[in-house]
Amino acid sequence: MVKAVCVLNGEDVKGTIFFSQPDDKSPVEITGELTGLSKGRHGFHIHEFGDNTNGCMSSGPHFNPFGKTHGAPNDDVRHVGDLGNIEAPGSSVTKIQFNDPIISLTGPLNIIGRTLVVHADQDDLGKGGHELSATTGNAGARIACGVIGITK
Ligand SMILES: [Cu+2]
Ligand SMILES: [Zn+2]
Repeated sequence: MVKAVCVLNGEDVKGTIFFSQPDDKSPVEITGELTGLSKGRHGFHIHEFGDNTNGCMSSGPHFNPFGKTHGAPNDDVRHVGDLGNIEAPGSSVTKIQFNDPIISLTGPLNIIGRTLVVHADQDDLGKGGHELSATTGNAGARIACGVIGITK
C-alpha cells in the first residue's frame, strides 16, 4: 500500500485530500474534505509541477506525460492529471471519495511531488467549445492548491 496526502490552502478554500493505492495495478482511491467551496462543480486536477513558489500558478499545466488532449476522467483521451470535477453542496463541508484508474502513486504516472489544484469554475471536460476546453476545461482560477507528499 502506498499513501499520499495533500494539504490544500487557498484564500477561502482549505482541506486535506488523501490518496491510497494497494498495489501498482489498482486504482488510486481519493478521499478527503474541503471547506469554503462555493456551491456547484469545481475542476480538480493534478498539475505537472510540485512548485508553488508563485502560488498555484507555478504548478504549470495539467500533468500530461502522453501529450494528450484534456478530457473527462473516464475518457480514453485525457490528461493523466484530469480528475474531472468535485461537487460542493455550498453550505457545508465538501466530502470527496472516488477512484481513478489512471493516476498512480508509483512508476511513471506517479503524482507524488506534483500539485493538486481546485478551480473556481466547472471543468467542461473538453466539451465546452471554448478555446481553453482542450487544455484546461476552461475551469477558471486556481483557488486552492497543495503539493502531494508521501505519508504513512
Ligand atoms: Cu487544474
Ligand atoms: Zn487536463
